[in-house]
Amino acid sequence: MTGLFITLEGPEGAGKSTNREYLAERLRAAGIDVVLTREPGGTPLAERIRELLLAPSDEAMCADTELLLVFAARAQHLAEVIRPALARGAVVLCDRFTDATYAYQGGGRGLSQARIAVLESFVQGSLRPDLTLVFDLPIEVGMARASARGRLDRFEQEGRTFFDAVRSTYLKRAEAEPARYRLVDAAQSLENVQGQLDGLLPQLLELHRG
Ligand code: Z5A
Repeated sequence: MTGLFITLEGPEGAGKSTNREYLAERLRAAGIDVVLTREPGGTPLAERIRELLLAPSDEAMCADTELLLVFAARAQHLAEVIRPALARGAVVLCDRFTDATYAYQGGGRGLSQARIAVLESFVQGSLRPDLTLVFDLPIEVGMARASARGRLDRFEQEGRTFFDAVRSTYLKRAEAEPARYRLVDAAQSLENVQGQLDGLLPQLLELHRG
């Protein structure tokens, strides 16, 4: 068995959090050691950075600060959680990772993809997800789901143009590297989405077997 790094991505309200639990249960039922985690966050220090990133504030956070905080949290998360779990052969299921940086800080904020790539190599070395599930859905459906939860965080307060750029960045990345990405139609009912995930399970188990 080899460690397997799976990331879940997509615009807000796409159902990543709901479905990562489902996927983890299915993998555990197959006897697999699963580490369920998220970004930004995943360790006490990285969760504190997450709070800084998400909290609405009177002082506008500049885009470079946002980018560096995201990677600072990631460095901690990799060192404490992700790399040790992969080294012992676990499946790491991570709710968002560096594709989110390309989508939000790159697409949404307009930062250069090349600059993000420099930080990606600096913080991760050669580590990239083995598989990325992109939960895709029309922006208005995701926004409606997220806003039904009440108070909006700093990202959720962004407008339509920002989220259109986020979604199209995810789709472009998935199109450019089809071997690593699987698109999930997240606009469907929860039952249907979980059926799509069930369809992917044999591939995940095969990848884990190496
Ligand atoms: N961010 C960044 O900018 N750069 C980075 O590098 C990283 C992150 C890593 C926090 O992430 C923010 O960090 C994120 C990007 C930024 N900001 N945004 N926006 P997060 O993942 O914690 O935040 P999120 O994407 O906003 O999470 P979310 O809105 O909770 O989305 P979700 O996890 O995909 O959805 P969910 O919580 O599973 O479901 C949302 C609701 O819809 C919930 O009530 C469900 O019961 C419901 N739901 C789920 N699936 C369905 C279906 N199929 N039908 C109907 N209803 C459903």
